[in-house]
Amino acid sequence: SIIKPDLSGFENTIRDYVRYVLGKPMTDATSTDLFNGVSSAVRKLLMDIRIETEQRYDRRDVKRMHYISMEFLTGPLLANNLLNMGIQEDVRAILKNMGLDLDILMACEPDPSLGNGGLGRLAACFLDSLASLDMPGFGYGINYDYGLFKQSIMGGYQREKPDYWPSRSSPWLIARSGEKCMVPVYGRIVDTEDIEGGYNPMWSEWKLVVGRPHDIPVVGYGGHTANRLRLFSAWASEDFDIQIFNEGDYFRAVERKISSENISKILYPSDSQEAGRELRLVQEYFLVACAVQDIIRIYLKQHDDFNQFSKKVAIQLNDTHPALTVAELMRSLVDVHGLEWDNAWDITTQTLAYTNHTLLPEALEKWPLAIVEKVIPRHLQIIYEINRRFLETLTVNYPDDPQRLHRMSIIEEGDEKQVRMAHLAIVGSHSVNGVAKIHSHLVKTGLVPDFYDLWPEKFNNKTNGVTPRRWLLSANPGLARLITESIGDKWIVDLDTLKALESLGRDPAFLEKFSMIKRENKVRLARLIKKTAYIDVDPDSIFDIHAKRIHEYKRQFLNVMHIIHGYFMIQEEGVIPTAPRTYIFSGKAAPGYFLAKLLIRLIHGVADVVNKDPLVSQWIKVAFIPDYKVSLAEIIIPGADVSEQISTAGMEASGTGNMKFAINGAVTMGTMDGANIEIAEAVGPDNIYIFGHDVEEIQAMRGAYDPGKILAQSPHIQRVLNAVNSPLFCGWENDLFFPLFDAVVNHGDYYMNLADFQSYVDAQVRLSGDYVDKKKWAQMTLLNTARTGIFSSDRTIREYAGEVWGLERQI
Ligand code: 26M
Repeated sequence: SIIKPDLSGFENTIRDYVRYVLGKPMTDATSTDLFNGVSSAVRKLLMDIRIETEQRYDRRDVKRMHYISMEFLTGPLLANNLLNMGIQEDVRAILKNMGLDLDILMACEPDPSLGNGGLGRLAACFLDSLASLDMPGFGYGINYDYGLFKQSIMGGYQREKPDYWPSRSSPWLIARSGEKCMVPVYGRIVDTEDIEGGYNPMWSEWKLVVGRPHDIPVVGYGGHTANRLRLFSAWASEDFDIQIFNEGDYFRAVERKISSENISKILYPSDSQEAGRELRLVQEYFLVACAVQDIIRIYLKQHDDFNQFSKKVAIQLNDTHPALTVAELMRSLVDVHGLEWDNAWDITTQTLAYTNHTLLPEALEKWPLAIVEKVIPRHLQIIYEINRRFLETLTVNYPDDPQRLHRMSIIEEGDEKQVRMAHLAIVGSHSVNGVAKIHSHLVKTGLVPDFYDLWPEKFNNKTNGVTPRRWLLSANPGLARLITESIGDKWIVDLDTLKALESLGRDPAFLEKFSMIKRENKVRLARLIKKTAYIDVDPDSIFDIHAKRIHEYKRQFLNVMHIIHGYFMIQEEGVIPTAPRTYIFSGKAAPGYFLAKLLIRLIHGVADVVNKDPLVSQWIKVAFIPDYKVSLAEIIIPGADVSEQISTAGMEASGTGNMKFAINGAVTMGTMDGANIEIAEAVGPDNIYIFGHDVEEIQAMRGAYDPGKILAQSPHIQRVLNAVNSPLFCGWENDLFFPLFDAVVNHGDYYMNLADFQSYVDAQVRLSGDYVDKKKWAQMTLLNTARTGIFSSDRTIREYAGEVWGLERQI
C-alpha cells in the first residue's frame, strides 16, 4: 500500500521558495526556478519520511548495509521521487492549477552524471530497491563537481566538454556540515620504541583533508522508507593549515586549500583502463576513509564496543575501487580504537563483501607501491602485514608450492611492485560475487582459481537487475498503464507478476494495444533523433539500437560491419531487404581511447553515405544520438525493437542495458555472454536471437585464431573491410579508418569480430523475416516483457540481503 504524503502546503512551499529563497515574484520565475521550487517542496516531504525511517532504524537497532561506490549514476530524480511517493498525478494537478506544466519543469532537471555506465547505474538501481524493500541500505560516494564529460559531435568526432552540475546547489542535496570526516593523507612513518620496547609505528606529518557530507534522500516505492546516499566533497578547513596562515604565508595556505579541494573535482571518465594516476588513488582513499569514519560513528552511537560490529554493519565494495576499505577499517580498529589485530581482522572480514564487475585484464586495478607509500604510508604497512599473515596461512595449506604463493600474493613482484586490489578485496571479505552466472563461473575458474581453491565457500553469484520503477513505470508510462489496466499494479513491487501477461498474447486486441504503445515510443524516439542528430527516421522501420559505452569488446564495430554489408547487398547486388531498418547508436568513448573514438567517427562516416544514398536510405538509416545518459536512455530504450548485446563471449560481465531493453519489449540480438544467457533462458530460444561463438568456443580458439583465414574465405567480409579501409566513408580525410581495419586484419582481431560475422548476419536476416509477421513479432516482444521479471533489482537485492548481508525488512 502507498502512504501518500499530505500535499496541503505544497503550492505554498513553491511560492515561498520563489519569493523568499530566490527573491522573485512568481511572474519572473523561469522554468528552472520552478523546477527548483517544486523539488524543494518534494524534498520537504522526503525529509519527513527520511526522519521517520531513521528513528525506526535507531529504535530497533537494526543491521545496516553500506554500499561504497566511486559512482552513483542516479539520473534525474524529480519524476522518480514523485512516482515512488505516489503523488505524480496529484502534483501534476496542483501545478496545472497554478498554470504550470510538470513535464516542462521535469525537463529542466540536469542529469547528475556521477558515473561512467553500468557499474554506477547498478548502484543507483540498488538504492532504489533497498528503499522500496524497506531495508536499511545506504550509499557512500563522492560528490564530484564535474560528472562524466558531456559528449558532442563535431564533424563526426566526439568532443568532450566538462559537465558542471549543481553539486553545491542541487535541490536534492542536503549539506551536513555537522558530520564532517577528517582524512589524514600523505606524511611518513616514524618508528618509535614504546614503553615495553615494542614496535610502535607512528604516522606523522600528514595533511588533513575534510570530507563534507551531502545527502540525497532515496525514497522507496510506496513512500514508507527513505534511506540516503551520502556523497562527500573534499574541503580544506582553514584551521588545518593555520600554521601556514600564522606564518604569514597566506597564498601558500590558500594554494594548499585549493589542492585539497581538487580531490572531489572530477569523475575519472575511463570505464575500463586503469587510470594509474595518483589523484585517483587519493579519491579512492578519500571515499573509503570518509565512509569508514561515518559508519563507525553511526555504530558507536548505539554501542560502546566493537563486539556487535559485524552483526550490525555490512559493507559492500562496488568493485575494487573502494578496496582500501580493508586497510582503512583495520587501521581504524587497531590504531584509532585500540583493538588487537586478530580481533580487528575477524571483524573486518565478517563485515566486508566484494563484487567483481570485470574480467578484462586492463581493468584490474593495481597500484604501484611507490604511489601507495606516498599517499597512505600507514595503509601500506597494514597491507604488508595482512599479506604476511595471509602468505603464512598459505604455506600451511600449500606447503612446497611457492609458485602458488607468488600468484596469490597481494603484492605483485616485478620491475615495479604493485598492490593487487582484487587480491586485497578477496582476502579481506567473507563474500566475493560476480554479476551474472557465467561471469561468476569465470571469476572462479579463470580470474582467481587459486582463491576459489582455497575458499570455495566465499564465492557466489548475484545476477544484476534493474529497478522497474525507473525503467518501466517512469520511462514507459504508456506500457506501465496498459500493464496495470490488464493485471493490476502489483508488478511495480513484484516484477515476476508480469508473467500474467503471457496469456494475453492470444488476445488480438491486447496485442494491438501493446504494439501501439511501442509505436508511440518510437515516435517519441524519432523526435529525439531529429532534435539531436538532425536525421529523419521512419517509426515503421525496425529500430535496432546499440546503446552503451563505446568499447572494442562491446563490438559496435561488428554492428557497423553488418550495416556496411547491408549497404553493399542493396547497392551492388540489388537485394531488397525484408524490412526497413534504422540503426541507432548512442554511447561515449573514454577520452583517451583512440580506437573507440575512431569508431564513433566511422559510425558517422557510414551514416553520411548510407543516409544520403537515394536507394539504400529507403531501407537503411543510421543515427548516432550524442551524449548518452540516464535521461536519454529513458527515451531510447522504450523505443527499441531490437537490443544489440553483441560482446565477445566472456567479456561482458553481465550487462544491465540488456535487461532494460527486454523488460520494455525489445528483442535481444545477442551473444551467449553475461546476463544474455539468463535472458535467453527466461524468454526461451524462440524469443531471442542468439548468435556467435560461446565462451568455451572462444577459449578454445584463443591462440589458434586466424582472422586472415576467415577473411580469405569470405568475399563479403573482404568487401566490408576494404570499404572501411577505402576513402568511401572518410569524407575528405585519407586513410582515416586504417587503424580499425588494421586491428582486425593485421593485429589478430582480439575481439573476434570476424569469427562471429557470418552468424551475426544470418541472425539478422532471420530477425528481419520475423519482423514482417506483425502478430508473431508482437507476441515475441510481449513475451520479452512478460518473462523478464527476474531481472528486477528487487530480486537481486533480496538475494544479497539474505545470502550476504543478513539484512531484514523494516516495515
Ligand atoms: C577504474 C580505474 C580508474 C578510473 C576508472 C575506473 C573504472 C570505472 C568504472 C573502471 C570500471 C568502471 O566500470 C566498469 C563497469 O561499468 N562494469 C560493468 O558493470 C556492470 C554492472 O555490474 C555490468 O553489467 C557490465 O557488464 C560491466 O561492464
